[in-house]
Amino acid sequence: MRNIKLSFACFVGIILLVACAQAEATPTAAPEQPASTPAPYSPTIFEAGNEAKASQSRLDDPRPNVIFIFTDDQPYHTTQYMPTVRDVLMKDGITFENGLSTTPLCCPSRASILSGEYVHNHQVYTNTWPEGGAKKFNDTSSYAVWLKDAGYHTAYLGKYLNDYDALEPYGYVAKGWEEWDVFLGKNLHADDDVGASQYYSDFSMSENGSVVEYNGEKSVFGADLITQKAVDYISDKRDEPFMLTMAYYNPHSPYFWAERDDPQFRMNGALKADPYRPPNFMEEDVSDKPQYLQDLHPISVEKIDISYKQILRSLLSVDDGVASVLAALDKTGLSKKTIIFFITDNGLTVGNHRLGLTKNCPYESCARIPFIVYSPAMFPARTDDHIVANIDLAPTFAELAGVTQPEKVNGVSLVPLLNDANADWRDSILLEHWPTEDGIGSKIPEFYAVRTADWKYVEYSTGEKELYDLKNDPDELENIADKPEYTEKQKQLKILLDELKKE
Ligand SMILES: [Ca+2]
Ligand SMILES: [Ca+2]
Repeated sequence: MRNIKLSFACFVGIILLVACAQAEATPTAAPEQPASTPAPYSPTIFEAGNEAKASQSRLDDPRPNVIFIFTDDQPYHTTQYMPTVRDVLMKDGITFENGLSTTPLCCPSRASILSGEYVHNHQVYTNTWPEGGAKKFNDTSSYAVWLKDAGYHTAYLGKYLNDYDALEPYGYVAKGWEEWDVFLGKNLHADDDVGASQYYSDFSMSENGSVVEYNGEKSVFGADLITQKAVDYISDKRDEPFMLTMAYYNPHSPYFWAERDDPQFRMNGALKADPYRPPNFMEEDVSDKPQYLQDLHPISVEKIDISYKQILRSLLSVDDGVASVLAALDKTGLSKKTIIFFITDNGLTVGNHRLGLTKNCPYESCARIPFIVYSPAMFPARTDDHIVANIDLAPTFAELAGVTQPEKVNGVSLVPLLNDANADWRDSILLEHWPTEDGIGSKIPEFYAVRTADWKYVEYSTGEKELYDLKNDPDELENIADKPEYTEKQKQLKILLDELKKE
């Protein structure tokens, strides 16, 4: 049954995907015919072959399972267009409104997620060698290693670090992972934003070190393969504590989606979205902004709007994954035994500040990320405005598994905060960026920034500075650095920034 479902759901070849993307990219296409009533959206559930329940001895074991689901380049606000994430995870979980990616770029952020360290400490500065990429990451200290040593079964599914293909031997299994199903590119240029379809369709995967091709007859939609493997894993490992990481490539460019979601966010789709128009969309006056931004030639609003709908459509496969995981936990009787974390590796601008579809920037649209912890049986639902970050995940997983984390970790376990909204907590965090090899990220000078609840202060290697009063200017429209009335505030923030850089 599941194979039929999978092949139906995954009947998406590269040609069709390209056709989908191109069809929408043609603004002069004939108008769609109005339908009478669009069918309501309902998630596609992937099921495990085995529906057995977890044993009583597993249920009596106090150690919780951890399922960590993350997307790639997801704009903060787009969780509202993911029905299961919005109506289940956010409604009944803890939704952090100030979740941040300390370096808003794929590989550096992923290395921080795995290690719990700031980028200036793990030194995976960019996506490619020699400044970054998978080869730069020291995989001997990660939450996988710690949790495996503590008796957890560990699984990584999906996209690992950028430039993973460069690791030797080809299909290398990173330390600490006992189940390893990770996308391999295919002669993919290492640039993060090359519009290759590899991880969406016609890709290879390292399955515990063996290279398996998913093309031709075996073609599947990448996200659905992660989901199917995840529900099978939950069923297989129902009798032991596990740490399951599901790293979706969606909705990263080139923003592909599963065929079944083709009608969504179109005129006759059940799901609808207005064009995204925050106050800082194509910011009119950028004379307050650093020179690189003033010099930028923005992409067209039309292109942004098309990509935006493709991003929303792409996220639906992840939403199906979340719904399928919830169903699998229910069937195995593990719902109350499991904590689900949902985040993305970095945010993405959608026309904010004239930055088209861009990461790397110090602004909220790049740094702020969806950050949800779901386990209603353990942690009652609430929204929370404490400053939390990607670096906090590894120490959190460690504490949940009863492991003492290494001292060099910069992040802090969220467990006290999950248990008590009034727990002592940090009031500032460091954001940092190094220029990438190409793309807009290469034009953004190295910067360090401090983010508090109400302020953001940025120092660039060019000597340029930015200061935002986030309470009164949450859209970061007016840079007030070096204005006399903020001299004292700026001085305090600089001291804080210099301290954070030494951590
Ligand atoms: Ca990313
Ligand atoms: Ca402005």
